Amino acid sequence: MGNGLSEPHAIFPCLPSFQALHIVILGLDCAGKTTVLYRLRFNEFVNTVPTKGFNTEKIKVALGSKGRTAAFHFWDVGGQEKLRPLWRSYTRCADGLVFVVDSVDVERMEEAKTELHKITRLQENQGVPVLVVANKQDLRSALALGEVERLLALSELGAHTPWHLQPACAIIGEGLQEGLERLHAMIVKRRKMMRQQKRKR
Ligand code: G3D
Ligand code: MG
Repeated sequence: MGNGLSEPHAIFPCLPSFQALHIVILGLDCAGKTTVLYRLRFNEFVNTVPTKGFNTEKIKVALGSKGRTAAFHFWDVGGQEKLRPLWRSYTRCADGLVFVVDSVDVERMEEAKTELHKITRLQENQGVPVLVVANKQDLRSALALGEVERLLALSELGAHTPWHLQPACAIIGEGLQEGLERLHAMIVKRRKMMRQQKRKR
């Protein structure tokens, strides 16, 4: 567990592809990013405090029921408005993004959409798969999945950005493993495509 203020690439250079997948967890403040991270890390609910810099954890995640696992290196970055300009320095070498939204926070869905589209449109993030986590589905006023998809305009993410929308409840961990399996599959598919394109050149 860590909570630092410096930028990640000052500490760790780009990870070679055979190492853990570099995954950046983004989203507005209070969406549940840190709860997601600690649920995955400790397999239990951990009370969070607002993230001022970032939290980072390397976690082995089970893929399916056949005992396969994949190592993910997660970067959970503060979502407050003043911290968002920093997101770009974390996503520079990302294999995948996890974008967490609060399914109850209808008022800030437009803001979440703007931030999601802004970060995925960056040149260096073109083609990077995105797992959109529709969090807090345990709450009665949570928006239905179709509504989250529409309000975030996921269909406009562009043909080159693979995405998957996953309903979840981070406090009990529901939907997280399923979502990460989908993210892993999208990353593997993208890597295969990139290898094929390289061979063709
Ligand atoms: P952030 O890291 O995106 O800023 P946090 O968000 O992980 O700190 O979570 C913000 C608040 O949302 C926390 O409550 C946390 O317990 C709550 N939360 C996270 N995930 C869920 C969920 O799936 N369901 C519900 N009901 N609440 C969730 P507090 O009260 O500490 O602010
Ligand atoms: Mg946080």
